[in-house]
Amino acid sequence: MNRSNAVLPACALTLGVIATPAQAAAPAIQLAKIFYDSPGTDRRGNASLNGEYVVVKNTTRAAIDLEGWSVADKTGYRYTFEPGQRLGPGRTLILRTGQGDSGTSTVYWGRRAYVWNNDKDAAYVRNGSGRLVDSCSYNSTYRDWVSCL
Ligand SMILES: [Ca+2]
Ligand SMILES: [Ca+2]
Repeated sequence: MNRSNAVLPACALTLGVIATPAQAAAPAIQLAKIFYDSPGTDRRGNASLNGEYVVVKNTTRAAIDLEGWSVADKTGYRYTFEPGQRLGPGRTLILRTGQGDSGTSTVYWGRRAYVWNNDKDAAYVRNGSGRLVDSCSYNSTYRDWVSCL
């Protein structure tokens, strides 16, 4: 009797320890970095707009179809990935704010104004169903970028 009572709590404790890292597992698409204050004075030129960007990473071992997935800021500016946008296993994708020709490793939001505030803001990644998959916030004018990993 004493023996079985002693075993049960030990089991529960073990399960609890295992559950913690599982809950902290990286999301399938993870925000890796936000470069929010593009180099030099922010004059809204296209090169400057493209100097601010977000990096997302596929943390899984399979390619992910990003169609319908989105990246948004705290204000609600949203970029939605186009059909055919796939991200290979372990690969990263850069989302630049300005205009350009989107490809497999870099896509362009196409905006003529900045998205990422130079002081504080947050990025949100949602899947095709609109469910929040990852987020990353920052609050610093000392740095120009933040690592979300
Ligand atoms: Ca700047
Ligand atoms: Ca913003």
